[in-house]
Amino acid sequence: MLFLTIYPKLHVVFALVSTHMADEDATTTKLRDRSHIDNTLRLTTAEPTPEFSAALKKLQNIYHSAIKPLETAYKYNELRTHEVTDGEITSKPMVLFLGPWSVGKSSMINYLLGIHDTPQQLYTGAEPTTSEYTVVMHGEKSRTVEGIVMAADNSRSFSPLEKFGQGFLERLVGIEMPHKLLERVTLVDTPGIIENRKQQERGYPYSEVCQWFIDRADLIFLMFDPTKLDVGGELATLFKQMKGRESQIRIILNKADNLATQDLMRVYGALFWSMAPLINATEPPRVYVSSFWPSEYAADTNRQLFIQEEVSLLEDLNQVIENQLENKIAFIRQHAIRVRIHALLVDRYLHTYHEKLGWFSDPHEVFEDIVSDPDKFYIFKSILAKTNVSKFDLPDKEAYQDFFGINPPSGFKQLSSHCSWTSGCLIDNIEKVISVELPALLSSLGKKETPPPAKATPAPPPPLPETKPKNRWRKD
Ligand SMILES: Nc1nc2c(ncn2[C@@H]2O[C@H](COP(=O)(O)OP(=O)(O)O)[C@@H](O)[C@H]2O)c(=O)[nH]1
Ligand SMILES: [Mg+2]
Repeated sequence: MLFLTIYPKLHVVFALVSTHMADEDATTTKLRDRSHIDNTLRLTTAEPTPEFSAALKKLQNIYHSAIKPLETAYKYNELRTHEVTDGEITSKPMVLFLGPWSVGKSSMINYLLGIHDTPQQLYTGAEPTTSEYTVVMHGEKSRTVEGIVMAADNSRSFSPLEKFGQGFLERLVGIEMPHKLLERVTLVDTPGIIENRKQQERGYPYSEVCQWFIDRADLIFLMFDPTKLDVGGELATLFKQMKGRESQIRIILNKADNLATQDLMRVYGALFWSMAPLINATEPPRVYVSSFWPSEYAADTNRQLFIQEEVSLLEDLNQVIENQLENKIAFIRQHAIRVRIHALLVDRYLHTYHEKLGWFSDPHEVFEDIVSDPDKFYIFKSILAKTNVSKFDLPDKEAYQDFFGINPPSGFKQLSSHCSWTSGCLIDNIEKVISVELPALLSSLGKKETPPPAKATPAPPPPLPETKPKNRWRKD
């Protein structure tokens, strides 16, 4: 003990070496049965229905005919980071793996895909290793795709990442492989949070990149290792970024096989204690306590509980896959609302500008006056007075100072000029999409049939307790 107090660093090194040895041993141990993964996720039976493809096509049409024209006319993409590309409309649901380093993110992906010990497996190790964002996605054959290639391809949902620069693209890597699960979701492995590390050391805007992925993730697995819970500044920032995405977050207390039940309960309590101030939601997020790696459970661990938790998590994932169109429609509608507000705001700026512009005034000065103090001209207030505009959706004034700094008013026409005999007015079209077409598309999905039962007899699942695990995230 004295030895450890005097040489605390040595203690850490020693601990690392011993975990590593334990992990090495583990790879030679018996592997777990994985058949329940395929069964719970219905990987062998579920195929996209014609209704699904038709609805996706309709969504694309709506985007192109009524949202994109307004986006282009008012240069929405230059305002914020929320632009939508074609690739994003057709993209699969994205599951984001976040958390400190060495909590088992990469191991979990290997386990879910069953690629442990194959050439495709993601690297795992006890030391902080992964400094890359790895996008694991479906492809006809197994291959690696460079970040630069992924960003250059407009049909991929990752092309907007180009704006984070070369420094980031060098740390972005895609892995394609033919896989039933990847036909339904895309998995994203992230570099672990390393507390006490300065942001600039990463060589790219870490927070912005994280935000980009968080905004788009359909499910966020926030993972922890119960043997080293450190909730520090970087994690606190992450929670701030996840505001508004609480319903996507699932917390995973991984490697639970490393602890005795009583210790696990203590850690569970400690985790909530340290996270409660960071989470701003009325309902606590769902926590899964289990061990997501390929090795068989140790003989003295709570196997039943862990399997039950794992099946619950898989059902949760399956629900997200099944609800993907609903989520996508909601995402596109939210986007349409923002585009509409942006167009209304630009129109209001232009309207005020033309109103104030006298014969002898300097146009530049007049516009500058409006942009620097829009409140004097009731610009934002007048937009809020419109129907369907929430103050939470309004961008801030500063954003428009930047926006008009690069886009002078002469580059825009007023909304009333964006009308044609054949296709109507842009603003009316987007309003119809928000209040009629997208809600109608959403309710048409509710009438879809449930997928047909399995034809082939699936492999028997591992022994489970009598009662089906309850999952309150699941809509029955
Ligand atoms: N006991 C145990 N060890 C695990 C588990 N999952 C991962 N590990 C080990 O933890 C270490 C870190 O895993 P890794 O997947 O590389 O973590 P990442 O940095 O979060 O991607 C590796 O040595 C894994 O073998 C688990 O469920 N139980
Ligand atoms: Mg990793």
